[in-house]
Amino acid sequence: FYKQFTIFPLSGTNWVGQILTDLVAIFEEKMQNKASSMNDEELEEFPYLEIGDTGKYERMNKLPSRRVIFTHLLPENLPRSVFKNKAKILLLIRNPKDVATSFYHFCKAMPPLPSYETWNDFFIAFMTKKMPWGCYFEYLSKWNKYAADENIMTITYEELKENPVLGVKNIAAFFGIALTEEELQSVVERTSFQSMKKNSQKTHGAFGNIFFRKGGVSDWKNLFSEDQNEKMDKAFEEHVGGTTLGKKLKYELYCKA
Ligand code: PPS
Repeated sequence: FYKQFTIFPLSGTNWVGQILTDLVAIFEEKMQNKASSMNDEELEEFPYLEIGDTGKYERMNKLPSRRVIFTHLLPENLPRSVFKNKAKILLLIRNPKDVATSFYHFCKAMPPLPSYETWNDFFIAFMTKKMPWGCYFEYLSKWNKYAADENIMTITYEELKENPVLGVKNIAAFFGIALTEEELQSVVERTSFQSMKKNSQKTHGAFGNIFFRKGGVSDWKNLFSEDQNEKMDKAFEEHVGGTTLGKKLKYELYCKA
C-alpha cells in the first residue's frame, strides 16, 4: 500500500510531507500498528523516490506498508506499477509565479544549484525549460492527464494556506485516516509555517531558513516586471489554460496583479 506524493520543487514539499507523515503516524498509533511502521532511519532515507543509490529500491521493497514516498518526477518517469497497483497519489501544485519566485531565492541560497546573476536571468531559464527538474508548465500539463483518476487527489498550496483545517481533513479522508477534531487541530498547528520554521534547525539544520523562507502567497509581486507578467500569463494560457489543473490553480485570482 503506497502513498505517493508528487510535487514540483518549491511548491510546499516539506509542508505537505510533514502533514502526511504526521497523519500516518497518528493512524499507525491508533491501529497499534507500531511493528509495521517505518523507523526513523527508514523515514529519513526513503522520502524521495529519485534520490539515493540504486540499492535503495531493493531495501524499499522490504519496507512495511504504509509507505509514504515523495517525488518531483513526471508521471512518465514513475514505475508503471505505481499506476497499475493503484497507489494513492497526492499531487500538490502551486501558482507558477510563486513557484518561480521561491525557486529563484532557493537557487541563490543553495550552492549546488545553478546560480543566476539576476532575477531576469533566472526568469529566462525558468521560461525556456533550462531548470533543474525541467519545465513547470510541462509538469502541470503532463500531470493534468491523470488529474481525474480516482487514486489521485490534487491540492493547491493556496487552498491549503487559506483553509489548512479543511485541507488537512481532505488529505486525511483521501488516505482513509479518520481523525478527531483535536488530532486534526494538532496536525494543523504542528505543520503551520511558524511552527515548522521554528523547528527547522532541528529538522533541516543550517538549511532551515532556506527551506522555510516566507511561506506565503503572492511574493511574486515583489519581483515580476510588467513584461515578465505578460510572458508568464501567455505561457500559462498556452500550456494549461482551461485544463483541470489550470482551473484549479485559480490563475486570475493568484497570478494577476
Ligand atoms: S523543496 O526545495 O522542493 O523541498 O521546497 P518545498 O518544500 O517544495 O517548497 C518551499 C516553499 O514552501 C514554503 N513552506 C511553507 N509554506 C506554508 N506553510 C508551511 N508549513 C511551509 N513550509 C514550507 C517555503 O517557505 C517555501 O516557499 P517560499 O515562498 O520560498 O517561502
